[in-house]
Amino acid sequence: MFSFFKKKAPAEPPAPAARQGWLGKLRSGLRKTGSSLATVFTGTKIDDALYEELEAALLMADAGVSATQFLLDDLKRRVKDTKTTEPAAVKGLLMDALADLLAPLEKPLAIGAHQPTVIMVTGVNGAGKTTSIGKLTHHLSNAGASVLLAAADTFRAAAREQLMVWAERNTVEIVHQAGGDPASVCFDAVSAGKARGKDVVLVDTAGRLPTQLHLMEELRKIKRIIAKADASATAGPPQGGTAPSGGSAAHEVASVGANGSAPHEVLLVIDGNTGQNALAQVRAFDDALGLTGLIVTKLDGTAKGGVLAAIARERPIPVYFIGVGETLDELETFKAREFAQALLD
Ligand SMILES: Nc1nc2c(ncn2[C@@H]2O[C@H](COP(=O)(O)OP(=O)(O)O)[C@@H](O)[C@H]2O)c(=O)[nH]1
Ligand SMILES: [Mg+2]
Repeated sequence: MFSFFKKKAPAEPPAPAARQGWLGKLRSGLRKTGSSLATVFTGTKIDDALYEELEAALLMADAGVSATQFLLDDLKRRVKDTKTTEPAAVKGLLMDALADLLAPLEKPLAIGAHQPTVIMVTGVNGAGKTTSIGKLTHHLSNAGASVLLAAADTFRAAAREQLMVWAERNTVEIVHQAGGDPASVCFDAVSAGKARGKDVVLVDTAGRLPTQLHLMEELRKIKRIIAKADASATAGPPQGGTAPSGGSAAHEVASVGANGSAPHEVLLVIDGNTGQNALAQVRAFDDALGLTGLIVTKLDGTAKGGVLAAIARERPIPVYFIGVGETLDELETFKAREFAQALLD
């Protein structure tokens, strides 16, 4: 599910049946893409017409120009190398090409090297940030990690309440302030996470467009404040709760410096339905913040899925999780080959 190298025993890996059920949802979500890609391979000849049709189908699936061209070239090479003559067999080669292209995006989220691991979650409005935080909390809790939520989407009272509902569902603690500003919520949350010995602090932020420069600057400020809280909370006495045991303050400051300061992960949540615009979001948020991972949501809906190929080609940031529904357990790790198969089914 993800790597968590603390003393606590990790949760059982999900049963194959559960994984199958989940894959079914991904498959049916991507079915339209699959059927238009599948018709490409129903002819009797491997010719220019087949490659042209495939090019159109990949572009329609949101793969973008660069990844489409890359896949076509790679596929032609594979066809030649294997001396393939049957169009139906080309589909299998395309699956290999796609799985190889997507492979660099497959990376588990690592928890446990820091206490707490601070994860900042960003994205445009409605991408699925808060929902994904709720699901991620469920995953982490199941694996034995203690989670603290930070309600740093202070734009709307409803946003804070929404996160409080997820905190309640997961029975985890939440730091929030009525009318507080996001940076101060983050400072409090990271300090509390340290003081209470939490394994993970998950920070929800308000949605924003990358073109809203002052709001992007606010995200950079939140990131700086998190780093500051991380450093100062290590040096200072714990403020209530139980302090994590072991190690002098000076020793911990040194180890934070050695391992990099919080936030340890900066995630961008993207809606799988936004097509090529998702790639623009990845670029912009990465340029502004230095992203460490992505969560791609709503792949159960009308999403075409090809955008992951575009991301792999142009900004290969790990896809830690994909979302395939609105409930607690509808978040799964990204597996390149599974995804390639679901896309071409
Ligand atoms: N079908 C589906 N809906 C999702 C998924 N993730 C989030 N949503 C829905 O998308 C909407 C916006 O989600 P929210 O978490 O509030 O977005 P935020 O503004 O980024 O925090 C809500 O109605 C969610 O239930 C998903 O993976 N699949
Ligand atoms: Mg939200």
